Amino acid sequence: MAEIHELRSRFAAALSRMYGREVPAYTTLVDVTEQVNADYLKANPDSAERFGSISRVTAERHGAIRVGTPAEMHDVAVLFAGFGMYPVGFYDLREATPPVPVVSTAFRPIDPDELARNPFRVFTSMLTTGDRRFFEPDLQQRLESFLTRRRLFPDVLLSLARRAADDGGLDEQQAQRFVQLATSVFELSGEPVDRSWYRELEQVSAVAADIGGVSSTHVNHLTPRVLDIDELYARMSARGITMIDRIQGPPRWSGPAVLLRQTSFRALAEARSFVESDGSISDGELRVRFGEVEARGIALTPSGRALYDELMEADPSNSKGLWEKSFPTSEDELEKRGMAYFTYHDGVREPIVYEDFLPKSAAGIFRSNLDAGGTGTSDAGDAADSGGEAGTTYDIRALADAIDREVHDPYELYRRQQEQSGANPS
Ligand code: OOG
Ligand code: NI
Repeated sequence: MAEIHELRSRFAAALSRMYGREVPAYTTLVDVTEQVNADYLKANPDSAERFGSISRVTAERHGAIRVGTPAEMHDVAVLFAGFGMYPVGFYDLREATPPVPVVSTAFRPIDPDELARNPFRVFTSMLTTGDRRFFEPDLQQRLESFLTRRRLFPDVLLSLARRAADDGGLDEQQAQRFVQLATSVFELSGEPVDRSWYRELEQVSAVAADIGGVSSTHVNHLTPRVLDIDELYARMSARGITMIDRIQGPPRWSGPAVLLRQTSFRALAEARSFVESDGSISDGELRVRFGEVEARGIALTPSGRALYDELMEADPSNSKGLWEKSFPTSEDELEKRGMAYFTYHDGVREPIVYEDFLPKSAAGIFRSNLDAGGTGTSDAGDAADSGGEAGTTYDIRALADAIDREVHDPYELYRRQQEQSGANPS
């Protein structure tokens, strides 16, 4: 039998092969990442694996997908449970600048041993069709009726996922079918796009068009993990691949690596066919898939996170000056001030790696990769200040109800891991 972690590893690897076939720049990103990691390991043999073994880091990816309705989100939860991935955290991107009409969670393993085996995670966003600040009633109605008519995930795929979750794995033949079907639902569809429908949604938000303007879903990026993201950024730029203007998250500085640093290259134009209003088919292109890379550091407690948010607020250009002055400059100090999570084995203290996402960086990733490149459409729109009736409520409760399972609190998971390692709770 192929156990759940084996299914998850195969799924991450199969998605990576698929994405590399379809988005060649991703293959370059993975190659450069592997070179940077190998060089970093050679230069820092004693510390390179403190945030995860090199085999974990080499296989590590996160993906991002976007769906349209609570029912689709429910199916996603069923599908990913078959790979041992559960919803963790709630991200409301409608509060970002500019606002994006989605709420999100990340599906990932929650058990430390499972994370060590393969930490594959998928940032999953759901369109907030009932939010009046984005969609007026007539558009909401047409959008929801379009979305309820489509089926993203075939029944056979969902029943294989349920069986894997119930039995802790699948026999070899079913395992292959499960991974192959699960990968193919996230390929980019070649089906022609209804031009006027897509354009209408794009007036509201490029993300709304990407989700509700087509009858399938797709992975919109897949992200390898790098041990030195500044070096990666420089090497990609030297190869002539234009990255977004900076690395998101904490600055490069002399203190401990915390949370998450990310950077990306903009979505590439890809040929697509369109159905015009007279029924004819024409050629065109869309920019919906991009590449991203990330470096991970120590998980912060709520108080550590509050200080992080405060510094990011005070200096959005995240220069290191303020950090050198105001943030704990060592793991000892982080521990003393109760600002980060650690495990303790036989008296040896190890940092717990941050396994989640940052809403500000996520918003930056959305923003820098919209088809219109931040111009033309109203993702920036007047959404947030239009006032009046806000429409349907989208909060963590509503999300948990939609998927019929608990949305885990990331802090709770880190705290439990620290406690179980025999630490004095801080
Ligand atoms: C998701 C953006 C969030 C990240 O790494 O912060 C994300 C999306 O573009 O759908 O993947
Ligand atoms: Ni991402």
